[in-house]
Amino acid sequence: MSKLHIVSNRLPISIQTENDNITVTPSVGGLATGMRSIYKEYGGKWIGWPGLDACEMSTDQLNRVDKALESESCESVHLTKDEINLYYEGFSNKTIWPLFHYFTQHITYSHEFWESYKQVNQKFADKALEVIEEGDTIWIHDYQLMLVPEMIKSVKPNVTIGFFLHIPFPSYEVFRILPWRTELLQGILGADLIGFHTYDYERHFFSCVRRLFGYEISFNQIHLEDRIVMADAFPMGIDYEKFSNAALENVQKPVQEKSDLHKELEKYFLISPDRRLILSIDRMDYTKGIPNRLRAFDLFLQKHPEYIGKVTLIMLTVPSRDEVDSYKQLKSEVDELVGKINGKYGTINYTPIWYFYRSLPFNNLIELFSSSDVAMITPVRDGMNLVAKEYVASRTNKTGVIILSEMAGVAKEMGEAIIINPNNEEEIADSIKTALDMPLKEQRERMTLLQDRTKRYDVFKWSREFIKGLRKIEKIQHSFLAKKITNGVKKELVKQYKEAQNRAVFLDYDGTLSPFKKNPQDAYPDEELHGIIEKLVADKRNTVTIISGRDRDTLEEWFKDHKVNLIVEHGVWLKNYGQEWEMLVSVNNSWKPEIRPILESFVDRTPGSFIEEKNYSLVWHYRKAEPEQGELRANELKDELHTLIGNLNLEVMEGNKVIEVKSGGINKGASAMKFINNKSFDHIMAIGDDWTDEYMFRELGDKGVTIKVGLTQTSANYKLESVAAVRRYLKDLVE
Ligand code: GDG
Repeated sequence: MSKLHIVSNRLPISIQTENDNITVTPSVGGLATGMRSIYKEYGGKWIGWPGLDACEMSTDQLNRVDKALESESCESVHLTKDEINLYYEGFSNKTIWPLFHYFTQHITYSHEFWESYKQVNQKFADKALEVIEEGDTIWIHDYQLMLVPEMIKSVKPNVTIGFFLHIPFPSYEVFRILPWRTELLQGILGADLIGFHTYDYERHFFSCVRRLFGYEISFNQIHLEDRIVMADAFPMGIDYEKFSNAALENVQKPVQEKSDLHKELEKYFLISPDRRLILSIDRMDYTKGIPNRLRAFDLFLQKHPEYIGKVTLIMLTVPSRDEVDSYKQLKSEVDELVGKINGKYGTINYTPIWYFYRSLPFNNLIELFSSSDVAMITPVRDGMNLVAKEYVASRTNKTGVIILSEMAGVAKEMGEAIIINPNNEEEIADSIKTALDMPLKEQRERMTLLQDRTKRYDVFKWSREFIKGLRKIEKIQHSFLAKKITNGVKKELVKQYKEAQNRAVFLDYDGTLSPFKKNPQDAYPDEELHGIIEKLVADKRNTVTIISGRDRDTLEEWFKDHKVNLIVEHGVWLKNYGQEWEMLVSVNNSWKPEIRPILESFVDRTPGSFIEEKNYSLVWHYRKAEPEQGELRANELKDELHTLIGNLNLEVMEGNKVIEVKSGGINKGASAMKFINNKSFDHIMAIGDDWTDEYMFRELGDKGVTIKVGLTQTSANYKLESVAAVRRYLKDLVE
């Protein structure tokens, strides 16, 4: 059975080294729990950094660490202090983290960081390549390892690769700031399935892929030259049962077994039973909106003095990246704000904010969740935010209210929370009042819905859904590749070709023989193409016809030195080699004055687009337009045209970044059939890339070797992935 492996920056374990003893303890974090059940079930390995500085350990110690990790099916990538500084603390946390969370003012642009990021990603990829076998599946996690998918795919194309990003994916306007934006995107696109927490991150990703690479995207599938990649939203869940069971146990625990923290909390409620607790838990990070939250709490007490002495904010803030300047500044700001508020409203018996700057054990976390009336989660940006889900799971009596930032991914799933804009302190202050005043009945109604949803889509379901996604993309890729010309198929086709004595060869031009250019006039044949055509026509057994939507003059000029026939304007005109142009279908142009103004209005409203006038058609080109606007306008234009064309006997054709309006009844298929009619070809071959060529493929059916360029659906019998592959194929025929 093929295996499933996990790759993440950190291994889900902690290592204690005491004298010569090395002990490995499995971690209990959300990702660790969700993934452990998966990779062990599939007999795979977890590849990552064990959290040690490799320079401080002897080779013998490192070997013993590796040995100890075997029991957890882990494979370590050992990193030196320098690598941690530059790749992890540097590029990951000082460049990508602020950029992807829209904190552009905190970004460090360092070439040294980038070089290290590449080198360490390669180290992870190399380790993975040692472990994985052909046909295995690998799931790579998060922003520290964005280059790894491509590094693996380029060496082992038959490994199915998943990539999940745990933080937001920013909009193109922010992503484009990064000097290494194309390399990062290219790296992620090495995966077959790319997962995000929300649809918004997914669409930002698509927008970046469109703008930076121009790849075609249909629904949630990206069409690379030789592969289909799928992206989707998989909102991460938590181990619901773990939290709800722990909370239940906590309620039922006898007094003597309760923790000191719990006893303190009970004392607090004993002194004044009407006291209310608000809880916040997060890492000390500028993305988490801690100062905003504090200022809003201050404003709340100022606006509602009746709550002074009655409401306490418990703020658990876990130290994080505390060597970094921006984090140091944040810590000072938070310390100062807490001091100010406590000084302003505090009394001997009342401290408005209980501030913990440390991490607490799991059971304390549960006690805090269980005892707090309100959870205040106000990040300015947050990929998901699992604390919100953990609070929900811990509310055994189904009460409690969540104040939740709309900027956290989790807000998409928690319509029952009080949703706030974290930059609107007035609104947050008011929401505290609303939360504290919310009737119990309403709290229960909301909490029941939140619990049902959080329980249903837990971390196990999340990982299973992702794996389902991987299987789905494998199937899709398989079906797209079904008609692909493999080496074996090629051999057979070359044999058929060689055996034939009288061949008709139909070749579309743009996207088939020559790649698309921003300006159509720049796509003239290069030397390689001239060479291929020369060899094709040199064989007396070949009748070669270029069959294209282009105009007469251009193709006549470009192919004047070759003994080829030309069928142009989608089949209106034919020029047998050495003869004059003849019309294959009779058409008129009386419709043009009616349609041209419509296209002109689209040119005016779509910068970069333009009109090409052919003898019997008008074409609106939008390749140079801003991609999303281009797509949008193309749909609008099609709509508008469809209401008109019926009466005028016109056809609207959608090509690659073009909309073409032409007289009805013209198509490449009919013209190709006319051309071969009454001639005795014993081998017919047709190659083309877009749906105008599908007419030709359908007409020829099984009578010819029909080849579609690209991997999308087709009625052709075969597929080649790109212009380069077409050229290779033609060379194989003639050489
Ligand atoms: C990234 C993304 C995304 C916190 N304090 C203590 C403690 N915690 C636990 C919480 C929770 C976890 O840490 C924090 O998870 P978050 O999701 O809130 O945030 P990040 O660490 O920033 O994680 C985030 C996540 O990845 C998953 O994809 O949701 O958006 O930024 O589980 O309970 N645990 C213990 N003591 C503490 O003091 N034991």
